[in-house]
Amino acid sequence: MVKIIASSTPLGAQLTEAQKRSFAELGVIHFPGFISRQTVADLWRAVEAVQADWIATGREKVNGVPIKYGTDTDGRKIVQRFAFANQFSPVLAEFLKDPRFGELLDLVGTGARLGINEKDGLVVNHYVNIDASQFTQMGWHTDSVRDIFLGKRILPMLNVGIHLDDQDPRNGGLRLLPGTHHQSKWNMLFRKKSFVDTKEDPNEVAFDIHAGDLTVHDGRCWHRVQRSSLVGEASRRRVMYIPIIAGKYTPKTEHSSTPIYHRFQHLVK
Ligand SMILES: O=C(O)CCC(=O)C(=O)O
Ligand SMILES: [Fe+2]
Repeated sequence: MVKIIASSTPLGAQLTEAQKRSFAELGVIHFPGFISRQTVADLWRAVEAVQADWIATGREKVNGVPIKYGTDTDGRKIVQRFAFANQFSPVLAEFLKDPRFGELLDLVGTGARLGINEKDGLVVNHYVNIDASQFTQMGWHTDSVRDIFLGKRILPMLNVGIHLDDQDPRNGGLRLLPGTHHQSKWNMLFRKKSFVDTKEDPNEVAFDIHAGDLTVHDGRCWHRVQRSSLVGEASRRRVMYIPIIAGKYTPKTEHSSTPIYHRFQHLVK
């Protein structure tokens, strides 16, 4: 049975010392009840509007980042991975102005900001376990490895997850190796075969997620998504990610080229 990481106290007006200490040690923190179920529903409606627009216009990429399409349980075409969704929706853009995101910047320090125009912007992952789905799991990786592919120095980077579905960890979901943000660069690159290795690890932890929860993980931590043991509707898992980054401002535009790491995307299914 996979170990479940204890959730923190809720995110209040300021990060507590205990929250900061725990994050520094583990490289991950789980805040319960960040937004209400009503807000979750409102955000999903906004995401669906973006999806309808992209399907209608046959959009393939956003700022050089490929959009992953797939099929839902009812046979309809859906977007399974969005990038820069915030740039296509005033509702999503406004949501990212919640001052509580600002508090999380303290976990990185000087120059930290939400990556609304950088990296992949606001990502939305939509997993569903059916034969025709293109997206049911994700192999082990660190988010920082993408910086290496891009030939950049590794700068601090956190990924903030806004979870839109309940996830009983016994059935699947996010898995992470706590403390791996303290590893050497060698281990960050080679501890596992990035994106290819989908095997469980004796030291991994899972999360008991309720829709509306927030997780924050250090981009250097190894993590993966375990495929749901359920199929169809019961396997649906929707989560949005916005990065917190530091260093030189490097916005992407419609002229940005496609990053090499996206060539791995066919391995993710
Ligand atoms: O879906 C998740 O919870 C994790 C996704 C992920 O690791 C990624 O998109 O880099
Ligand atoms: Fe990731």
